[in-house]
Amino acid sequence: MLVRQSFVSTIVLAVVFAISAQRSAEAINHDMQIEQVIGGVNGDKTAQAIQLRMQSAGQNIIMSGVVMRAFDAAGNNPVLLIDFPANVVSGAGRRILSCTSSFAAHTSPAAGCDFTLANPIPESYLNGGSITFEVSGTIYWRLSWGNYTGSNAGNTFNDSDGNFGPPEPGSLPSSTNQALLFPGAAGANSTNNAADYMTTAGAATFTNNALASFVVQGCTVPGDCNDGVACTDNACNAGTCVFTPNNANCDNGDICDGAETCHAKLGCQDGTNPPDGTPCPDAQFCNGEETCQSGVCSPGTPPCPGAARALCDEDADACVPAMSTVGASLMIGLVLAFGAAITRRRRRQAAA
Ligand SMILES: [Ca+2]
Ligand SMILES: [Ca+2]
Ligand SMILES: [Ca+2]
Ligand SMILES: [Ca+2]
Repeated sequence: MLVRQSFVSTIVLAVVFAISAQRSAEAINHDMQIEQVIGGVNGDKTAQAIQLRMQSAGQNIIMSGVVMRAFDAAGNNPVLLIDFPANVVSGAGRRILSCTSSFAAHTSPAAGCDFTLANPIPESYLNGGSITFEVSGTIYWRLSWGNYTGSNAGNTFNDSDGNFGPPEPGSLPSSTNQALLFPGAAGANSTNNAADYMTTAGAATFTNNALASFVVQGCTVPGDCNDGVACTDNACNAGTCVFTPNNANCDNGDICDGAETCHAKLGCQDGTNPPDGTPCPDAQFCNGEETCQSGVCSPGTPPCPGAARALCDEDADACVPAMSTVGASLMIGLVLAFGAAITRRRRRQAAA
């Protein structure tokens, strides 16, 4: 009996030890939020930052197996954003700031980021994508946005149903000095991204592990704003970059391939061919009226047909009937005969 009790105690102890070991393992880096993300500043999509926040103290052991990854709108093509190369200082609510190298130039003071992102979030992921915070391959937090349709799944440690979806509906901010923010408390878990995240009301403030804060700067002149889209007009409106699609910047001057338009993110887009027969005049009367045919401006029929031996007067935009060869010869003969008659008359008068 004693042996049996001892055996059971050993089992119980082993289970307790296993659970506590798991707890302590979880305690060193799992209790984390993706608190704030900016996908670009004033349109400069190379300037990005991701701020993590520890939900409790002791989440600072991130040097081994802790990564962040980005996924495209379909949840594919993961990009390693960072594989944390060092541990940080512990503390409930402490931040961990990871940035691209160009981010600091957009903040005041220049951001002292804890880590440099190994890769930025690809620009093509900004309209729809997802970022994961992972420990040894397990997703402990996820932020998805825009038209993302991939998995919203994650561990239940920080989201009770393990579903971080639906995504936050907007794009990841990149054209202003605002960021996507989890405004909940440091200890708060995820409910879902759509309910949990908001765009900062004004300039975003990022904070590093050493508790220093950096305010993202707005624009002062249009030259501060660059969305990388040539056909949008860049403007700075009271510190906020405004990018306005301008169709005129896309017009190729050819009406037969339709009217080109400027898409705010995709740039110039082709137009639709107008119906065959749509005029595409070249301002020349004598070569006929050009018309669009299958998207190409095609020559017209000259209005003054050669068979009628007509001439075309481009200045008058009119056909001019030409004299026949016989008629011209007769006219010349008459003129010559008339001239000779006048000469003879003057000679007679001079002799008289
Ligand atoms: Ca959930
Ligand atoms: Ca532009
Ligand atoms: Ca055109
Ligand atoms: Ca013409």
